[in-house]
Amino acid sequence: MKPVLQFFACAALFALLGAPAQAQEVKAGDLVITQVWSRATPGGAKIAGGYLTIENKGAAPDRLIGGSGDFAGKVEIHEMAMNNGVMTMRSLDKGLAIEPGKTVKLAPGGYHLMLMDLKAPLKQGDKVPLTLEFEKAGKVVLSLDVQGVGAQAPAAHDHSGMKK
Ligand SMILES: [Cu+2]
Repeated sequence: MKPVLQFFACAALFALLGAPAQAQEVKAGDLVITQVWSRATPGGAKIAGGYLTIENKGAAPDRLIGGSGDFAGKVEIHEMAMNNGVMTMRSLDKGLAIEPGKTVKLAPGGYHLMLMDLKAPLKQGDKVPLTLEFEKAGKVVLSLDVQGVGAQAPAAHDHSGMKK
């Protein structure tokens, strides 16, 4: 009986790992936005990445053209890509197309929001209001779910004791 129990234990664990918390689902026109998150920033950091999933359930293309939030001086849409073996990042001045029937994922290592001139560090567990603007769907208010610093984050000094 033991191997069977082990199998069930593994299956249960796998199910847990495979199902990330999906607290938020925001609809804007034909767009469905889920998993809006960022990472906690070390005390001195002025920029952070923002990540989310956008699904276009309509028949027409839309375009993410910008964003804003009280917590950041500026929100840009960036693309990260390997260029001749070097990781480079560029700003998408014309925004990011969301084709009909497609799901676009902004995630570490690829498309992302660049949250710049942060007014205060992002802390794990924070829910930060973030407004995104789409060409057709218009402005959408989302809640940025701040996760832990994570293994892929840049090397950080601990300045968490520093407060104004
Ligand atoms: Cu960037």
